[in-house]
Amino acid sequence: MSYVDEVLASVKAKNASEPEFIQAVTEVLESLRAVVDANEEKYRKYAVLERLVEPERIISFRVPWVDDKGEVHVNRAYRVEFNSAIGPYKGGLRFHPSVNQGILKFLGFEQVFKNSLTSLPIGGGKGGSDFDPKGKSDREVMAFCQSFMTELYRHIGKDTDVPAGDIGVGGREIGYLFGQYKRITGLYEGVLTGKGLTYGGSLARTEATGYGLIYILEEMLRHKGDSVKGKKAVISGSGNVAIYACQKAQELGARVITMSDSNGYVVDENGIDLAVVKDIKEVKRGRIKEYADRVPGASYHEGCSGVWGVPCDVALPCATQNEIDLESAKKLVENGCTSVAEGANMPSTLEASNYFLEKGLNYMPAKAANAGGVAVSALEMSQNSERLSWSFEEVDERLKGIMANIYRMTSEAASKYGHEGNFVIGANIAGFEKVAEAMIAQGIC
Ligand code: NDP
Ligand code: 2IT
Repeated sequence: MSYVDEVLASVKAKNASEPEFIQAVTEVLESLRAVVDANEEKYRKYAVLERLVEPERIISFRVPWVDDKGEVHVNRAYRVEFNSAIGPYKGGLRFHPSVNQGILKFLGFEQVFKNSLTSLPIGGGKGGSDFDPKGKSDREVMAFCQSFMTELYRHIGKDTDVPAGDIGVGGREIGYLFGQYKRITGLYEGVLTGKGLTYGGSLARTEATGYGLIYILEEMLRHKGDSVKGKKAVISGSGNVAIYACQKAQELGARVITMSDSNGYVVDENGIDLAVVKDIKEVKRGRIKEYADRVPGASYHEGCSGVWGVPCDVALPCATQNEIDLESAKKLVENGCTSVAEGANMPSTLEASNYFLEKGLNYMPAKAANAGGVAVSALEMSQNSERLSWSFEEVDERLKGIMANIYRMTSEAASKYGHEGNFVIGANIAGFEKVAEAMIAQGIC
């Protein structure tokens, strides 16, 4: 049996209750076949793949908190410290009822390769809880965040593990988490990223994931003699990533016609009015349905998968994992979609992703496409270390440079191993090679 097949079989046997983790590992290991076969002796000798698929450490803890009625609740929380070969663990925190260990392991695993692609010194980690911030008061969210940090603080630090936001964790949550970390440890340090601008946050971090997604999309299209300008785009989600992807796509001349949440989606053929979306989501914490009540000509439709049936040139999934299945992928292609860039982590099932490749779409997978967020997080860490803050323009320029470099590395790795234009293979190989070399250099650990 080949080395890849051996490790894959063992991962499937040992993690049978974690389908998302198995999915992420399958995609990565399948795309590493060429590079692993070419270096099999070396990688086997140092058990690189066995070590790569096993988190260095998983911390699991309970989070008790009191709601506004005085009732006590207990949530389950984790921090998965996946791989520290190239830097301190780095990756977001997700607060969502669907969170479990398998989901955080898939996210932490993906993060290892994504962070490597940024070329910045950050290892991979992810954490979160099955807490649902929806419908909670600010005080309840604060109580939860303080309790969460009362355990997490002992495991993290500016040079060991630096969490940030993800689904359900934005500026408000990061503020409460930072305040509690500082209060317990007495340290004013860059232990979290995505902080507010008044206490050590970086300009352009809020925008970074969405902007980065459009920068790399533009780069991919430019190499085909095309551009974002004039494209009709479908976006899913209406959170942080979706909003700033929409903003940059519109700035570059695209017409974005949809946004969604976990209840349904809106279609506005005149182009999404982002000021209305920002007011609904960022100010009022409302639902995307309200957009159709406020904007003449816009319509609302129940259910989230219908958004992929709206004809478009470009699809930008920016909500959650496995939101595009094979059926949705077929619908997109049937309706003329020629480019897909993934803002969410693993938004396409393995079947959908293979279908995009088979049909020759311009397809940029998540770990390359959404790396702009964590890249600017690493720039926030640099600014915190030197106790300076850079201008919006400086951070944005660096982000552009990083995304162009990710495109180049991904595209070159794909071509080097005979899969020109297959950015899934390219991103996995380019991300893997650096981590593997660092793991070998540091001995068995
Ligand atoms: P937000 O919490 O700001 O927004 C999430 C959006 O996705 C909401 O519109 C939400 O709708 C929708 N959503 C969440 N879960 C589901 C679900 N199960 N089904 C349908 N829709 C859902 O999160 P972000 O924008 O930060 O994150 C979106 C994606 O981008 C995630 O996959 C995340 O991992 C990824 N990502 C985020 C980065 C960042 O910097 N924030 C960086 C890189 C990737 P609802 O309100 O109904 O839940
Ligand atoms: O998935 C991701 O890359 C994030 N949620 C951002 C992580 C970070 O540390 O900024």
